[in-house]
Amino acid sequence: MIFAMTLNRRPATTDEVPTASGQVPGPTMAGPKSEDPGKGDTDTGTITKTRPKTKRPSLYRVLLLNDDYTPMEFVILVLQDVFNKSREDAMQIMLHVHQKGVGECGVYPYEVAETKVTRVMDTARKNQHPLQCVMEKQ
Ligand code: TYC
Repeated sequence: MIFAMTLNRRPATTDEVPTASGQVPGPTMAGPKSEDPGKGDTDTGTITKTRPKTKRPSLYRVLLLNDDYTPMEFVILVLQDVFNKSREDAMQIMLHVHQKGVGECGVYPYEVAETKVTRVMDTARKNQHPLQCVMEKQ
């Protein structure tokens, strides 16, 4: 499949880095090949640039919501365990959520974010705390 070039700029992959000759690797020459160049050959070809299908995944923010009952220490332990936060960072995030009502624990691709939300909700339910965790597209 051939994709039209768009203005949507993104980092080039190694496949797309021009070679020393200034050409982008990978173009194909369509049409019959000239057997003997320079002998009245009038073949025309189409240079087709192909670009690899490398879509960046959409990112999702994972958010913790405040409530009046979940112990602060429990929230800190969840942040350390599920989001790999240091004790100090976990404490800061917990206090932010406690004071503002909501706070970000991290930003991840869809399936990673989903797994983290599930882990938080499962551990909260098992411990009978009403802690809520949600994800939103960034
Ligand atoms: N507000 C809770 C308390 O005072 C602590 C808490 C913080 C709960 C963050 C949930 O996401 C939360 N015990």
